[in-house]
Amino acid sequence: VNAETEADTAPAFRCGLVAIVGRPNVGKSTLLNRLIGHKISITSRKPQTTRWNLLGIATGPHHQAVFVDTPGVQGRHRGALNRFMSREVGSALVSVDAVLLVIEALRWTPADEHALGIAASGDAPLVLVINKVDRVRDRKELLPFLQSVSAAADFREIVPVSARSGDNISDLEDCIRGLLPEGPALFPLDQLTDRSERFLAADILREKLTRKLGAELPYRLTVTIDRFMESGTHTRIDATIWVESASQKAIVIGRNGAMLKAAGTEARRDIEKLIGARVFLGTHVRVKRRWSEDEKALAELGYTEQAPSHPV
Ligand SMILES: Nc1nc2c(ncn2[C@@H]2O[C@H](COP(=O)(O)OP(=O)(O)OP(=O)(O)O)[C@@H](O)[C@H]2O)c(=O)[nH]1
Ligand SMILES: [Mg+2]
Repeated sequence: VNAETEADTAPAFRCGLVAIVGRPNVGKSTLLNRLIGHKISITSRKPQTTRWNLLGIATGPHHQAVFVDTPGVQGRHRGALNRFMSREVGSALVSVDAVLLVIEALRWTPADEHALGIAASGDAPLVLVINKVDRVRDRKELLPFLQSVSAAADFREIVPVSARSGDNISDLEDCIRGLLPEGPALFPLDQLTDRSERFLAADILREKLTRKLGAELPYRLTVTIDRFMESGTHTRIDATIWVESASQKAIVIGRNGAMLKAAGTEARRDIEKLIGARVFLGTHVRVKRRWSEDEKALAELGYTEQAPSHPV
């Protein structure tokens, strides 16, 4: 066997963009983190946790899959923040090579139907990912569910998984690899995301607050980073938490500052793991009335569409 023949039989490198879409809370971000093997995208039990598109890059010896995590598809579009999030979903679907529509096992709701309509709007192959199968006690129940959802659209494949436990993720990975077109890597082989540490730090703090606070408040809250300064021994980060009223501010701070302190400590630990350095995290809470309903305020708070960081 000479070297030339071997080169001819080596599999061609494959690379492509794969959008992850679905209604809020089905586990899109948990799935993205599972697929790239790192916690990049924030997650919580509350809907509308993800607000921006975020790339997660999984690279193997013969492929690079560039996943786009997206905000949950909304039915109603009240407020500028919701509209922004819907635009993000729309832009994630432009020139992708495959779309993963994520739903929850044994549930097919009108919101899923709506998300399907958006996911199927382009011509990229559509894969139905049935997530959270770890919650299904009797796997026999899955079969009739699979049959009924398979009639909903022309899915290239239907793959039941658990993003949380990792169950059946390798089947999904095989399926995705098969959908990537031949082509060179879009990103350096060791890159995990398109987002900066500064961006991820803001999101980590928002995750901790979202998880701790009651149902309505997370939607009224956003985080900006005012300073992100690396020195020899540590990184100094100053963050502002924006809410819409003085009463919300009081809740975020908590009694004697307890809420803010607890969230800040958890966020600092995660940021330290992410950037591999000691972190001093300063937090301030400020009020900007109706920011989530005001396009201009939104843009000031960082809700602008990222220039695509991949050639399109
Ligand atoms: N039991 C179980 N829970 C899961 C699984 N995947 C995600 N979850 C949970 O479902 C909740 C929502 O997960 P996320 O990943 O934040 O969902 P999302 O679709 O990104 O939500 P939005 O960004 O708000 O649209 C979290 O509490 C996750 O821990 C799974 O496979 N099994
Ligand atoms: Mg999410």
